[in-house]
Amino acid sequence: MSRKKIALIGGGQIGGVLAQLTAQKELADVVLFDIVEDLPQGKTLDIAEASRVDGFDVQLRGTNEYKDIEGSDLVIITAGLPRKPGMSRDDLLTTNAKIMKTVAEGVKEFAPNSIVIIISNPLDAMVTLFKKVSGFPANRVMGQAGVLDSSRFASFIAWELGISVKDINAMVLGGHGDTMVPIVRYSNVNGVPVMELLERKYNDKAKAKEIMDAMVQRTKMAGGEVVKLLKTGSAFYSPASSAIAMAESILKDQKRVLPTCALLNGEFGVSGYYVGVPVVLGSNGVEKILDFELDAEEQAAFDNSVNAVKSLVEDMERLGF
Ligand code: A3D
Repeated sequence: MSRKKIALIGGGQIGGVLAQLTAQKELADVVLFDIVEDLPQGKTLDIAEASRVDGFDVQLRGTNEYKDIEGSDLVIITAGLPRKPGMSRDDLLTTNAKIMKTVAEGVKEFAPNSIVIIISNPLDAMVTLFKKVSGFPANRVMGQAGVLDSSRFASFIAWELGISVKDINAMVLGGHGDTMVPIVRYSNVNGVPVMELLERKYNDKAKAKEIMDAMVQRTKMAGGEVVKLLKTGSAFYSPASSAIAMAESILKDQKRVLPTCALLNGEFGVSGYYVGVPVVLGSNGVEKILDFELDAEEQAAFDNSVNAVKSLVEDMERLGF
C-alpha cells in the first residue's frame, strides 16, 4: 500500500507545525505549498533533516506550484493573513476571500478528489467560500475550530479541578467567534458532571456557576489571550494539533467524533450554513453529523451563533464573493 499524501496550503506558523506533526506521526507524505519563494522548501528541508533523530520515514517537499499537490488525499488550508492594526473586519474578509478563491481553484484543479480541512479565518466564511468555488461535495469540505475550542475549554476545567485533562470531556459548538457555545451541561470527568464537582469543591452553587462562567468566557476569548501575549501572530501549536487530530481520524478511518465546522442540512434546526457540530470523521470525511437535543438556553446561544455566521457570509457576498 502506498503512503497517503497530505498537501498543506500555507507554509506559515500553523503550516510549519502541521508539516512537522504529520511527519512525526508518519501520517502521510507532505507537500507544503506557499506563494513565498523558498519558504516552504526551507521549512520542509529543516523538518526532513530531523527524520533520523525523530525516526520517521515520510517524504517532505516544499513548493510554490500547485501541480505538486496532485494526488493528495487530504488538503489542509492555512493560507491567509491575520488581521493587522488598522485593518477592518471587511478588509480582512476581502483579503482572505481573494486568497481562498485562488486556493480553491488550485485544489479543484490539482487535487479534485481530496478531502479538505480549512483553518484560515474568518473560518466559517472561508469554509463556505471554498465549498462554493470548488463545488466539492459537503462531506469533503470542513473547517477546524471546535477541536481547538473544546481542547481549550477542557484544559481550563482540568486546571481548575486539578485532574488529568485526558479524562475531561468538554464540547464547544457553533461558529468560531465570540458567540461560540461551550456545552456546560454535558461537560464531564469520565462521566461525572463537572458542575457537580465544582459545587462540591466550593460547597456553593453560586460560586460554582461563577467559576464555570469564567471558564466559558475564557474559552470564547482564548484566541485573543494568546494573540495578546505573542504580539506578532496568533496561536499556532494548538490549531495545528487540532487539525492533525481530524486528519488522523480521516486518514486512518478512525470514525472519531470531533466537533467540526460542517455544512448543516436540517440538523440543530439549521440548513445551508457551516457551523460547528459533533461529526463522525472517517475515510469519507464528514460521514455523519450527530444531532442531539439542546435545551432552550443552549439552542438560543446556538441560534445566536448561527446568526453571526449568517451575517459573516452575507458580508462576504456583499463584498462580491
Ligand atoms: P501565517 O504565519 O501568516 O501563515 C499564513 C501563510 O499563508 C503565509 O506563509 C503566507 O505566505 C501564506 N499565503 C498567503 N497568501 C497565500 C496564497 N494565495 N496561497 C498560499 N499561501 C498563501 O498565519 P498562521 O499560520 O499563524 O495562521 C493561518 C490562518 O489560520 C490565519 O488566517 C489565522 O487567522 C487562522 N487561524 C485559525 C484558527 C482556528 O482555530 C480557526 C486558529 C489560529 C489561526
